[in-house]
Amino acid sequence: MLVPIQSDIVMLENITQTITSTSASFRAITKRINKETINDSLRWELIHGLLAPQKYISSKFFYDDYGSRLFEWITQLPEYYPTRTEKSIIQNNANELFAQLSHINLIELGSGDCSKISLVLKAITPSKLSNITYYPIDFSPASIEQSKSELKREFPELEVKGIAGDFTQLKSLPNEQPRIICFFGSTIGNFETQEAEKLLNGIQEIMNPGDQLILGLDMVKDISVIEAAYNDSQRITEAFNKNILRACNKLIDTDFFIPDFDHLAFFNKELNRIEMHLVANTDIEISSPWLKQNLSFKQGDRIHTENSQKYTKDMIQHLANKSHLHINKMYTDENSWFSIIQLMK
Ligand code: SAH
Ligand code: AVI
Repeated sequence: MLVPIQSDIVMLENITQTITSTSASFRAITKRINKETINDSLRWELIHGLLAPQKYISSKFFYDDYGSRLFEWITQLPEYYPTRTEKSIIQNNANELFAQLSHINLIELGSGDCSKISLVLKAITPSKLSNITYYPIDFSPASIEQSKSELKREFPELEVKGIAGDFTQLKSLPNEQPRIICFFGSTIGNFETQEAEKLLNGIQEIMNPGDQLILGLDMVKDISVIEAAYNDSQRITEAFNKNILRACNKLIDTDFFIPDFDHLAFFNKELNRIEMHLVANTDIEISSPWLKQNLSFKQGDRIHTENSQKYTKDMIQHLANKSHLHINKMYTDENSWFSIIQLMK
Protein backbone atom coordinates (compact mmCIF):
# COMPACT_ATOMS: atom_id res chain seq x y z
CA MET A 1 0.00 0.00 0.00
CA LEU A 2 2.85 2.43 0.68
CA VAL A 3 5.32 3.35 -2.06
CA PRO A 4 8.39 5.52 -1.36
CA ILE A 5 8.48 8.78 -3.35
CA GLN A 6 11.39 10.38 -1.56
CA SER A 7 13.88 9.01 0.91
CA ASP A 8 11.33 8.83 3.70
CA ILE A 9 8.03 10.23 2.48
CA VAL A 10 5.68 7.63 1.12
CA MET A 11 2.84 7.98 -1.33
CA LEU A 12 -0.44 6.16 -0.93
CA GLU A 13 -0.85 3.76 -3.82
CA ASN A 14 -4.16 3.25 -5.61
CA ILE A 15 -5.52 6.57 -4.53
CA THR A 16 -7.04 7.21 -7.92
CA GLN A 17 -10.78 7.18 -7.51
CA THR A 18 -12.79 4.65 -9.45
CA ILE A 19 -14.95 6.78 -11.65
CA THR A 20 -18.29 5.10 -11.96
CA SER A 21 -20.59 7.66 -13.49
CA THR A 22 -19.07 8.98 -16.69
CA SER A 23 -22.45 9.84 -18.17
CA ALA A 24 -22.94 10.48 -21.89
CA SER A 25 -23.62 14.17 -21.23
CA PHE A 26 -20.37 14.42 -19.25
CA ARG A 27 -18.41 12.70 -22.04
CA ALA A 28 -20.01 15.00 -24.59
CA ILE A 29 -18.58 18.07 -22.90
CA THR A 30 -15.13 16.89 -21.78
CA LYS A 31 -12.07 15.91 -23.75
CA ARG A 32 -9.06 13.69 -23.24
CA ILE A 33 -9.76 12.51 -19.71
CA ASN A 34 -8.78 8.88 -19.52
CA LYS A 35 -8.96 8.59 -15.69
CA GLU A 36 -5.73 6.65 -15.49
CA THR A 37 -3.63 8.99 -13.40
CA ILE A 38 -4.16 10.79 -10.12
CA ASN A 39 -4.12 14.12 -11.95
CA ASP A 40 -6.78 12.91 -14.38
CA SER A 41 -8.90 11.81 -11.47
CA LEU A 42 -8.51 15.25 -9.87
CA ARG A 43 -9.31 16.91 -13.23
CA TRP A 44 -12.42 14.80 -13.54
CA GLU A 45 -13.49 15.82 -10.05
CA LEU A 46 -12.93 19.52 -10.77
CA ILE A 47 -14.77 19.46 -14.08
CA HIS A 48 -17.64 17.45 -12.63
CA GLY A 49 -18.16 20.16 -9.99
CA LEU A 50 -17.91 23.03 -12.46
CA LEU A 51 -20.53 21.41 -14.73
CA ALA A 52 -22.99 20.71 -11.90
CA PRO A 53 -26.23 22.78 -11.81
CA GLN A 54 -24.92 24.45 -8.60
CA LYS A 55 -21.21 24.80 -9.43
CA TYR A 56 -18.79 23.64 -6.73
CA ILE A 57 -15.09 22.96 -6.20
CA SER A 58 -14.06 20.52 -3.45
CA SER A 59 -12.30 22.28 -0.58
CA LYS A 60 -9.37 19.86 -0.88
CA PHE A 61 -8.23 21.96 -3.88
CA PHE A 62 -7.44 24.84 -1.48
CA TYR A 63 -4.24 23.18 -0.31
CA ASP A 64 -1.63 23.70 -2.99
CA ASP A 65 1.66 25.12 -1.64
CA TYR A 66 0.39 28.71 -1.60
CA GLY A 67 -3.04 27.70 -0.20
CA SER A 68 -1.35 25.74 2.62
CA ARG A 69 0.68 28.85 3.50
CA LEU A 70 -2.44 31.01 3.44
CA PHE A 71 -4.16 28.55 5.77
CA GLU A 72 -1.24 28.77 8.23
CA TRP A 73 -1.66 32.54 8.13
CA ILE A 74 -5.40 32.18 8.81
CA THR A 75 -4.67 30.10 11.91
CA GLN A 76 -2.83 33.09 13.41
CA LEU A 77 -5.53 35.69 12.72
CA PRO A 78 -7.24 37.25 15.74
CA GLU A 79 -10.71 36.39 14.34
CA TYR A 80 -9.87 32.72 13.59
CA TYR A 81 -10.58 31.27 17.06
CA PRO A 82 -10.59 27.50 16.19
CA THR A 83 -6.81 26.95 16.09
CA ARG A 84 -5.87 28.75 19.29
CA THR A 85 -8.88 27.28 21.13
CA GLU A 86 -8.09 23.71 20.07
CA LYS A 87 -4.42 24.25 20.95
CA SER A 88 -5.41 25.40 24.45
CA ILE A 89 -7.48 22.22 24.93
CA ILE A 90 -4.56 20.06 23.76
CA GLN A 91 -2.17 21.85 26.11
CA ASN A 92 -4.51 21.61 29.10
CA ASN A 93 -5.24 17.91 28.61
CA ALA A 94 -2.18 16.47 26.88
CA ASN A 95 -1.07 14.66 30.03
CA GLU A 96 -4.33 12.79 30.37
CA LEU A 97 -4.70 12.19 26.63
CA PHE A 98 -1.17 11.19 25.70
CA ALA A 99 1.51 11.29 28.37
CA GLN A 100 1.15 7.84 29.95
CA LEU A 101 1.45 6.12 26.62
CA SER A 102 4.56 4.41 25.39
CA HIS A 103 5.31 2.30 22.29
CA ILE A 104 2.62 3.92 20.26
CA ASN A 105 2.10 4.98 16.70
CA LEU A 106 0.77 8.47 16.33
CA ILE A 107 -1.03 8.97 13.03
CA GLU A 108 -2.31 12.41 12.01
CA LEU A 109 -4.84 12.93 9.23
CA GLY A 110 -4.48 16.28 7.41
CA SER A 111 -1.43 17.14 9.49
CA GLY A 112 -0.74 20.55 7.83
CA ASP A 113 2.04 22.37 9.68
CA CYS A 114 2.12 19.71 12.48
CA SER A 115 1.99 22.45 15.13
CA LYS A 116 -0.70 20.63 17.11
CA ILE A 117 1.20 17.34 17.29
CA SER A 118 4.19 19.35 18.44
CA LEU A 119 2.17 20.35 21.55
CA VAL A 120 1.31 16.69 22.13
CA LEU A 121 4.97 15.66 21.82
CA LYS A 122 6.06 18.34 24.29
CA ALA A 123 3.86 16.65 26.92
CA ILE A 124 5.63 13.30 26.49
CA THR A 125 8.73 12.54 28.57
CA PRO A 126 11.74 12.79 26.20
CA SER A 127 12.91 9.27 27.05
CA LYS A 128 9.59 7.89 25.77
CA LEU A 129 9.82 9.72 22.46
CA SER A 130 12.13 7.07 21.00
CA ASN A 131 9.26 4.56 21.36
CA ILE A 132 6.94 6.63 19.22
CA THR A 133 6.59 6.72 15.45
CA TYR A 134 4.68 9.66 14.04
CA TYR A 135 2.92 9.35 10.65
CA PRO A 136 1.69 12.69 9.27
CA ILE A 137 -0.70 12.11 6.34
CA ASP A 138 -1.46 15.06 4.06
CA PHE A 139 -2.05 15.89 0.42
CA SER A 140 0.81 18.32 0.49
CA PRO A 141 4.30 16.71 0.29
CA ALA A 142 5.80 20.19 0.88
CA SER A 143 3.96 20.56 4.22
CA ILE A 144 5.07 17.10 5.28
CA GLU A 145 8.69 17.66 4.30
CA GLN A 146 8.90 21.02 6.07
CA SER A 147 7.17 19.96 9.27
CA LYS A 148 9.17 16.76 9.36
CA SER A 149 12.46 18.63 9.46
CA GLU A 150 11.10 21.02 12.11
CA LEU A 151 9.91 18.10 14.28
CA LYS A 152 13.25 16.29 13.89
CA ARG A 153 15.02 19.43 15.07
CA GLU A 154 12.73 19.81 18.10
CA PHE A 155 12.39 16.09 18.94
CA PRO A 156 15.53 14.32 17.62
CA GLU A 157 14.53 10.97 19.22
CA LEU A 158 11.23 10.84 17.37
CA GLU A 159 10.80 8.69 14.28
CA VAL A 160 8.72 10.48 11.60
CA LYS A 161 7.34 8.70 8.53
CA GLY A 162 5.45 11.15 6.32
CA ILE A 163 2.73 9.94 3.98
CA ALA A 164 1.64 12.12 1.04
CA GLY A 165 -1.83 11.12 -0.08
CA ASP A 166 -5.57 11.30 0.33
CA PHE A 167 -6.72 10.18 3.78
CA THR A 168 -10.21 9.39 2.39
CA GLN A 169 -8.60 6.54 0.46
CA LEU A 170 -6.89 4.80 3.38
CA LYS A 171 -7.24 1.04 3.11
CA SER A 172 -5.24 0.23 6.24
CA LEU A 173 -3.32 1.97 9.00
CA PRO A 174 0.45 1.76 9.34
CA ASN A 175 1.83 -0.65 11.91
CA GLU A 176 -0.06 -3.05 14.17
CA GLN A 177 1.19 -1.59 17.48
CA PRO A 178 -1.39 0.49 19.48
CA ARG A 179 -2.32 3.54 17.49
CA ILE A 180 -3.59 6.99 18.25
CA ILE A 181 -5.12 8.62 15.19
CA CYS A 182 -5.36 12.40 15.51
CA PHE A 183 -7.78 14.28 13.29
CA PHE A 184 -7.47 17.86 14.49
CA GLY A 185 -8.68 21.21 13.19
CA SER A 186 -12.35 20.24 12.63
CA THR A 187 -11.24 19.17 9.14
CA ILE A 188 -13.97 16.49 9.30
CA GLY A 189 -16.40 19.44 9.25
CA ASN A 190 -15.30 20.23 5.70
CA PHE A 191 -17.07 17.06 4.57
CA GLU A 192 -20.84 16.83 3.92
CA THR A 193 -22.62 15.02 6.81
CA GLN A 194 -22.90 11.66 5.06
CA GLU A 195 -19.36 11.87 3.68
CA ALA A 196 -18.05 12.62 7.19
CA GLU A 197 -19.91 9.59 8.59
CA LYS A 198 -18.57 7.41 5.77
CA LEU A 199 -15.01 8.63 6.36
CA LEU A 200 -15.13 8.03 10.13
CA ASN A 201 -16.79 4.66 9.68
CA GLY A 202 -14.03 3.71 7.23
CA ILE A 203 -11.41 4.70 9.82
CA GLN A 204 -13.28 2.72 12.49
CA GLU A 205 -13.19 -0.37 10.27
CA ILE A 206 -9.40 -0.28 9.97
CA MET A 207 -8.82 0.50 13.68
CA ASN A 208 -7.93 -2.31 16.09
CA PRO A 209 -9.61 -2.63 19.50
CA GLY A 210 -7.52 -0.40 21.80
CA ASP A 211 -6.68 2.13 19.07
CA GLN A 212 -7.96 5.65 19.71
CA LEU A 213 -9.29 8.35 17.43
CA ILE A 214 -8.79 11.89 18.75
CA LEU A 215 -11.16 14.17 16.87
CA GLY A 216 -11.19 18.00 17.01
CA LEU A 217 -14.61 19.58 16.33
CA ASP A 218 -15.70 23.21 16.16
CA MET A 219 -18.87 23.90 18.16
CA VAL A 220 -21.99 25.99 17.43
CA LYS A 221 -21.68 29.41 19.07
CA ASP A 222 -22.64 33.06 18.59
CA ILE A 223 -23.03 33.51 14.83
CA SER A 224 -21.13 36.82 14.80
CA VAL A 225 -18.04 35.06 16.25
CA ILE A 226 -18.23 32.32 13.61
CA GLU A 227 -18.86 34.65 10.68
CA ALA A 228 -15.98 36.97 11.69
CA ALA A 229 -13.59 33.98 11.57
CA TYR A 230 -14.37 33.51 7.86
CA ASN A 231 -14.50 37.24 6.99
CA ASP A 232 -11.30 38.48 8.64
CA SER A 233 -10.35 42.13 8.42
CA GLN A 234 -7.00 41.39 6.72
CA ARG A 235 -8.89 39.48 3.99
CA ILE A 236 -6.60 36.43 4.20
CA THR A 237 -9.60 34.08 4.11
CA GLU A 238 -10.75 35.91 0.97
CA ALA A 239 -7.31 35.27 -0.61
CA PHE A 240 -7.48 31.61 0.52
CA ASN A 241 -10.93 31.21 -1.06
CA LYS A 242 -9.92 32.86 -4.33
CA ASN A 243 -6.70 30.86 -4.57
CA ILE A 244 -8.81 27.80 -5.42
CA LEU A 245 -9.32 29.34 -8.89
CA ARG A 246 -5.54 29.36 -9.36
CA ALA A 247 -5.48 25.65 -8.49
CA CYS A 248 -8.16 25.20 -11.16
CA ASN A 249 -6.16 27.16 -13.74
CA LYS A 250 -3.13 24.98 -13.00
CA LEU A 251 -4.91 21.64 -13.18
CA ILE A 252 -7.38 22.10 -16.04
CA ASP A 253 -5.83 25.16 -17.74
CA THR A 254 -8.91 27.32 -17.26
CA ASP A 255 -8.58 31.09 -17.66
CA PHE A 256 -10.28 32.22 -14.45
CA PHE A 257 -9.34 35.84 -13.70
CA ILE A 258 -9.38 36.15 -9.90
CA PRO A 259 -10.75 39.75 -9.69
CA ASP A 260 -13.92 38.57 -11.54
CA PHE A 261 -15.01 36.82 -8.31
CA ASP A 262 -15.95 38.05 -4.82
CA HIS A 263 -15.55 36.17 -1.54
CA LEU A 264 -18.76 35.19 0.28
CA ALA A 265 -18.84 33.42 3.67
CA PHE A 266 -21.95 33.13 5.83
CA PHE A 267 -23.45 30.90 8.52
CA ASN A 268 -26.24 28.65 7.24
CA LYS A 269 -28.53 28.44 10.29
CA GLU A 270 -30.57 25.45 9.10
CA LEU A 271 -27.47 23.32 8.55
CA ASN A 272 -25.25 24.79 11.30
CA ARG A 273 -22.39 25.39 8.93
CA ILE A 274 -20.29 28.12 7.40
CA GLU A 275 -20.55 28.13 3.63
CA MET A 276 -17.90 29.72 1.45
CA HIS A 277 -18.65 30.67 -2.12
CA LEU A 278 -17.07 32.66 -4.94
CA VAL A 279 -19.55 35.02 -6.62
CA ALA A 280 -19.07 36.23 -10.21
CA ASN A 281 -19.14 40.04 -10.24
CA THR A 282 -19.62 40.17 -14.03
CA ASP A 283 -20.76 37.89 -16.89
CA ILE A 284 -17.88 35.53 -17.70
CA GLU A 285 -17.00 32.84 -20.24
CA ILE A 286 -14.32 30.40 -19.08
CA SER A 287 -12.52 28.12 -21.50
CA SER A 288 -10.33 25.07 -20.93
CA PRO A 289 -8.59 22.74 -23.37
CA TRP A 290 -10.21 19.95 -21.32
CA LEU A 291 -13.72 21.18 -22.17
CA LYS A 292 -15.51 21.08 -25.50
CA GLN A 293 -17.54 24.17 -24.64
CA ASN A 294 -17.10 27.22 -22.41
CA LEU A 295 -18.34 27.52 -18.83
CA SER A 296 -20.74 30.46 -18.61
CA PHE A 297 -21.23 32.58 -15.51
CA LYS A 298 -23.85 35.30 -15.16
CA GLN A 299 -23.13 38.11 -12.70
CA GLY A 300 -24.15 36.79 -9.25
CA ASP A 301 -23.58 33.09 -10.08
CA ARG A 302 -21.78 31.23 -7.33
CA ILE A 303 -19.16 28.50 -7.03
CA HIS A 304 -19.56 26.70 -3.70
CA THR A 305 -16.04 26.12 -2.35
CA GLU A 306 -16.38 25.01 1.28
CA ASN A 307 -18.64 23.92 4.11
CA SER A 308 -17.38 24.11 7.66
CA GLN A 309 -19.75 22.25 9.96
CA LYS A 310 -20.24 23.50 13.51
CA TYR A 311 -21.41 20.87 16.03
CA THR A 312 -23.68 20.49 19.05
CA LYS A 313 -23.22 17.68 21.60
CA ASP A 314 -26.15 15.83 20.03
CA MET A 315 -24.60 16.09 16.58
CA ILE A 316 -21.32 14.68 17.95
CA GLN A 317 -23.13 11.73 19.56
CA HIS A 318 -24.97 11.11 16.29
CA LEU A 319 -21.70 11.22 14.30
CA ALA A 320 -20.12 8.71 16.72
CA ASN A 321 -23.16 6.39 16.50
CA LYS A 322 -23.20 6.49 12.70
CA SER A 323 -19.47 5.68 12.64
CA HIS A 324 -19.88 2.83 15.16
CA LEU A 325 -17.46 4.54 17.52
CA HIS A 326 -17.80 4.94 21.26
CA ILE A 327 -17.11 8.29 22.95
CA ASN A 328 -14.65 7.72 25.80
CA LYS A 329 -14.26 11.33 26.84
CA MET A 330 -14.93 14.86 25.63
CA TYR A 331 -12.66 17.82 26.37
CA THR A 332 -13.55 21.46 25.82
CA ASP A 333 -12.42 25.02 26.61
CA GLU A 334 -13.91 27.48 29.11
CA ASN A 335 -16.36 28.89 26.51
CA SER A 336 -17.24 25.47 24.99
CA TRP A 337 -16.19 26.84 21.60
CA PHE A 338 -14.27 23.76 20.48
CA SER A 339 -14.20 20.10 21.52
CA ILE A 340 -11.70 17.28 21.40
CA ILE A 341 -13.35 13.87 21.45
CA GLN A 342 -11.61 10.61 22.39
CA LEU A 343 -13.26 7.79 20.43
CA MET A 344 -12.72 4.03 20.47
CA LYS A 345 -14.17 1.03 18.65
N1 SAH B 1 -4.63 19.69 11.05
C1 SAH B 1 -4.12 21.02 10.75
C2 SAH B 1 -4.40 21.46 9.31
C3 SAH B 1 -5.87 21.64 8.98
S1 SAH B 1 -6.05 22.27 7.30
C4 SAH B 1 -4.72 21.99 11.73
O1 SAH B 1 -5.57 21.59 12.52
O2 SAH B 1 -4.33 23.17 11.73
C5 SAH B 1 -6.55 20.80 6.50
C6 SAH B 1 -5.34 19.95 6.10
O3 SAH B 1 -5.83 18.72 5.61
C7 SAH B 1 -4.49 20.58 4.98
O4 SAH B 1 -3.13 20.47 5.31
C8 SAH B 1 -4.85 19.76 3.74
O5 SAH B 1 -3.77 19.63 2.83
C9 SAH B 1 -5.23 18.43 4.35
N2 SAH B 1 -6.24 17.68 3.62
C10 SAH B 1 -7.50 18.08 3.31
N3 SAH B 1 -8.17 17.09 2.70
C11 SAH B 1 -7.29 16.04 2.62
C12 SAH B 1 -7.39 14.72 2.12
N4 SAH B 1 -8.52 14.27 1.58
N5 SAH B 1 -6.31 13.92 2.24
C13 SAH B 1 -5.14 14.37 2.79
N6 SAH B 1 -4.99 15.61 3.29
C14 SAH B 1 -6.06 16.43 3.21
C1 AVI C 1 -9.33 23.17 7.72
N1 AVI C 1 -10.67 23.65 7.97
C2 AVI C 1 -11.26 22.99 9.13
C3 AVI C 1 -10.78 25.13 8.01
C4 AVI C 1 -12.20 25.56 8.46
O1 AVI C 1 -12.28 26.41 9.33
O2 AVI C 1 -13.18 24.99 7.95
C5 AVI C 1 -10.47 25.71 6.65
C6 AVI C 1 -10.76 27.17 6.56
N2 AVI C 1 -11.57 27.72 5.68
C7 AVI C 1 -11.61 29.03 5.86
N3 AVI C 1 -10.86 29.31 6.91
C8 AVI C 1 -10.30 28.18 7.34
